[in-house]
Amino acid sequence: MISPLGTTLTQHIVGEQRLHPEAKGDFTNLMQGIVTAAKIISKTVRRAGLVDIMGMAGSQNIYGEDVQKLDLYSDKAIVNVMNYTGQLGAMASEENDDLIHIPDEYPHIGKYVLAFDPLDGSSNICANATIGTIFSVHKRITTEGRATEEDFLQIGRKQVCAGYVVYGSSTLLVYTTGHGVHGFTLDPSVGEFLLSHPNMRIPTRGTVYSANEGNFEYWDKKDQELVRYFKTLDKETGRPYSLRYIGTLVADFHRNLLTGGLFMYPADNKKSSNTRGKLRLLFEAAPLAMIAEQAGGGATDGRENILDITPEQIHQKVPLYIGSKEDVDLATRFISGQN
Ligand code: FBP
Repeated sequence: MISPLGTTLTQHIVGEQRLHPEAKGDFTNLMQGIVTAAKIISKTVRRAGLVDIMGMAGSQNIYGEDVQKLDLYSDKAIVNVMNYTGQLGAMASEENDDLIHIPDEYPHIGKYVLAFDPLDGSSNICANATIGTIFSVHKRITTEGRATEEDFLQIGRKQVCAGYVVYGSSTLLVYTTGHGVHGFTLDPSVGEFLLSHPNMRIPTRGTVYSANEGNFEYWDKKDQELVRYFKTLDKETGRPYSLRYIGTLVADFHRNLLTGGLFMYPADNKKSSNTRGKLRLLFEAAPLAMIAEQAGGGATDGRENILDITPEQIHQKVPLYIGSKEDVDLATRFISGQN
């Protein structure tokens, strides 16, 4: 019997666990940690203008980007909660140069590793626009002691779980464990995430493209041609694609997941650090690619499926084209010069 509340995320996770008779509850415990961290960050984001959490933290991350106070707060919130779970061998965060090892006082040789972008869309914090968190879970390949980089440098297709949280008009957590994509909305009055978007499917073709066209002049000709194509009258719809760009990856991705479309962040020669794009393979592209594929869409770097790329470094960047299947196929044709 469905509770009057509707299905809670906890109930759903336990339901997923039952799909694995061999499961002992370790993954469920790990997911509970992520849910708690999302609630803690959501509470603070909702009061951001009232507490001293806006603005710069005064430091730069490994990508040379200015770190925001809310980046550090979210990073700490996730680490503090996940240390307790006892399910992790280590963590990796977009905001930390090195692996985050679990302190000795906690069980620290768990069978999973967690990679996360604690606060996605940092440039939108001060504008009070939608921001998010992205997470990715792999099963360890090393068996002894603490986890190592090797446990993180696995192809995206090997993720056991991927998800994101959107802190927008409401707080929404979307995740997959390889059995479809499901969205849950936080009901602050109950403090529970409730199932609001079961079995999400992305339309095979969209009418929207999302890109920072301010970089247009620095893009490869093929990327320019792709965007010019989106602006031409479409034979079927008789209209050009619409441009929608929030500037927060999870927000742009989430909208396209619901309505169809393509998000693209190509490589550009604006600055040397962007020759492989701006977005991070482990913390952003691979987890969203798993969700896109589970929802019937796809993701590519222009040549290869994002989920089949073997990471070489923890903070590796990758060009990203993600969203509706037909739009991703179209982008691949343009970028590989087959169009
Ligand atoms: P972080 O905020 O986690 O660093 O993420 C990068 C990001 O903000 C994405 O969310 C977004 O899609 C992109 O960068 C925006 O970049 P730009 O300001 O160059 O358009």
